[in-house]
Order: sequence, then C-alpha cells, then structure tokens
Amino acid sequence: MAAHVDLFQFRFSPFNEKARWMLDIKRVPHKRTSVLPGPHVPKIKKLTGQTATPVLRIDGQVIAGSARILDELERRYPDPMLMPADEAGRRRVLEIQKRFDEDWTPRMRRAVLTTLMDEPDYWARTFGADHSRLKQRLYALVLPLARGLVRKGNGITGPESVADGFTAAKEALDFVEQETKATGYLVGDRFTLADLVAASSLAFCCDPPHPDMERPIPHCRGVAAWILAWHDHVGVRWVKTMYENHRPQPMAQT
Ligand SMILES: N[C@@H](CCC(=O)N[C@@H](CS)C(=O)NCC(=O)O)C(=O)O
Repeated sequence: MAAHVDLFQFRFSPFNEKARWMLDIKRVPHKRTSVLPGPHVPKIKKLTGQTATPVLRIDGQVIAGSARILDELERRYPDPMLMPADEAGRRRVLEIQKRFDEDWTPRMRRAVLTTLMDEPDYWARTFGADHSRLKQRLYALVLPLARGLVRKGNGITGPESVADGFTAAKEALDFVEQETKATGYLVGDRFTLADLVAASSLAFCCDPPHPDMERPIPHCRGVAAWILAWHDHVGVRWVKTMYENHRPQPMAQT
C-alpha cells in the first residue's frame, strides 16, 4: 500500500525545495501544508520539538531536516537512484550538500530575507501564496513586529549580511560553473542529489519557471535586483537547465 506522506513547508524556501523536488522526482504522491514563517512555530514545534521546516511525516514517522528527509526518501524510493553507486561519488555528493546547507544557502538567504523584510506585502504574498488575500494582508500588517525575530533566527546582523550573501551567491555560482564544465553535472556524468541540492539553493538567483520556485510577479524591488545581479552568470544557466531537464511538476495532492 502507498505510504501516507505529508510535507510541512515554507513556500519558495530552498531547504523546502530540496524536499519537494525529491518527492516529485521519486513520484511520491503527498500532501503539502504551507505554514507561514512566524505563526509556524507552535505547529512545527509540536510535531518535531524544533521549529525549522521542511518536516516530512511518512506513515506516522516524523523527520525534520532536509538532509535527513532526502536520505530517507532515497532509501525508501530507490528509483530514480540519486546517489552515485561508488563510495567516492557518494562522499562527494554529501560534501557538496553540506557546503550548501551549512554555508552558501544560509548566507544567501540572509541577503534575500533582508531585502524582503522591507517589502511586507511582497513577503506575505510570497510565503502566503497558498493562503487567502485577506490572510496575506493581515500577515503583512504584523510582519514589521517580527523583524527582530527574523533577523535573530537567521543570523542577520546588519548590512554586512547582505554583502556577504552576494559573496556567497558568487562563490556558489562560480562553483557550479567550474564543477559542471566537464559533464554538465556536479558528480559523475548524470543527475545526482548534489545537482538537486545546488539547483534548489540557487533557484532564488533566477526564479526558474516552475510553480514551486517562481515567486509572485511582478517581483518586489529587492528580488528583482537580486535576480538581475546574476542574470548573465553561467551558473544561473545551469540552474535553469537542471529545472528544465530534471524538475518534474508537483506530485502534491490537495
Ligand atoms: N538545516 C535545516 C535548515 C532548515 C531551515 O533553515 N529552514 C528554514 C526555512 S528555509 C526555517 O524553517 N526557518 C524557521 C525556523 O527555523 O523556525 C535543513 O536542512 O532542513
């Protein structure tokens, strides 16, 4: 019998995109619950004892942390296989995932969140995309009160966080440009979990045309400037190619 699978997510978030992409590429029917940053705390804490998304519930087993979720989904659903068959390849994939998860993605996110915080209406339409316009409006009204919490929760210390986010994006895009030159992929000559992780993280440098990562249009000023900054980077072209060739439509059921 098919497993009962629930994903508790933030819309458009790169860590959540890893879990969505994995579920979709493995063709796992699932239900998504989009929680709003801030109000999400009690629900996610009750489920997991911590507050970060994504959270996967699969046949009653609750898993927090995108890397653990990907690991479990790869184990349960081996087709298509996203880990290399050889030990060295597997080690390299995990190394790349760790670099994105612990370094580049949080640094880029600080920059993006800083600009989004100046645009409460756009913030609410983005994270609240699955909610009513009325709920989005109310959320936008209370958001300015939560700025301090968002800064603290994401390690945003000041304008230097924005500059550092740009540096991180440049490092990560240069990395994929360099490492995919030979085969088009980060590890070996086929699509692996490393490509899924890198493209999920870098999607917010280009908003690839996919319902899970293309933010509401028109973009707010900060998002438009961020995307423009990376427009001509070869790494961005690579991200779009990964989305075109390897990112299926959502398997989510309502
Ligand atoms: N290391 C975690 C990081 C997850 C994370 O930072 N999630 C963010 C959204 S992108 C979040 O839910 N933040 C709110 C919170 O931590 O309360 C993972 O890989 O899942």
